[in-house]
Amino acid sequence: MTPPWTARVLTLFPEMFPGPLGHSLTGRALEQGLWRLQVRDIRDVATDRHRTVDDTPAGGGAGMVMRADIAAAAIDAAGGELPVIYLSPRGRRFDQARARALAAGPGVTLLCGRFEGVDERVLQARAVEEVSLGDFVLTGGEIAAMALIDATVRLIGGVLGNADSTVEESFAGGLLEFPHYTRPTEWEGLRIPEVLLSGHHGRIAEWRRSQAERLTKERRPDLWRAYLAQAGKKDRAGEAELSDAHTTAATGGQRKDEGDEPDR
Ligand code: 4GY
Repeated sequence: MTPPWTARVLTLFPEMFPGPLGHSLTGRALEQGLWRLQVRDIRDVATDRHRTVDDTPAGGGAGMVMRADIAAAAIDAAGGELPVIYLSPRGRRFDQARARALAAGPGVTLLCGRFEGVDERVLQARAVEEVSLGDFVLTGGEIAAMALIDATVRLIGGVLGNADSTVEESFAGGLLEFPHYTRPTEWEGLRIPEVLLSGHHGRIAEWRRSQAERLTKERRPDLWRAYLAQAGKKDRAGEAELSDAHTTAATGGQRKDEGDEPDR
């Protein structure tokens, strides 16, 4: 039998796993055998009396660096059939497309850094790819590993229910999500936008699209430009297909339309 999609995690803190991945959707999928999690303690490959995994940085400076021989031994002991990713702010950015690509493969081995990071030579010698979740610095790679696994596992066949898969489809469209509402119809004086209560499915779909466009334009000019290029659309106010993105407020008129920030 071919093994299920495999997340292999190399860490100095194996007790952190499965953590959140053992709950809810990913936890159920784990129990159902739709994916598996193999956690390896990096310290297990250390051979000296104190099971040392780090040493002081060459060239001086603060902190400690994970030794190349230790990290390499951990990677080698884990087995070689999966791509190895090192989670670090220096990496190429992780995104939904990458999650989809990983979900389509056999799995991934994730090397979780601690201290100041890992000796550069191990990345080179073991063809480890650095991947970043964003421009911020975590204490270690474990939380980033969990986030990458979570984003990927939910794309494995059979993990998402039909109701959940619409969110992925919507992101695949290149726009941020439109605003969501549920009862009560009025809460703290704030009403659900009238169109959503109209039962008019065509107008609702149109409102949601225009809201998604407005939010993307306001918050993510990078995504907005890609969307315009991809859709072959021109960003000119007054053109019918995009005009609503400029005028329709999400919050029933509470928020003033900031209007015409440049798109860059
Ligand atoms: N940002 N995206 C990230 C991170 C922790 C010290 C190198 C990030 O993915 N990982 O901040 N990782 C650091 C901790 C060693 C990795």
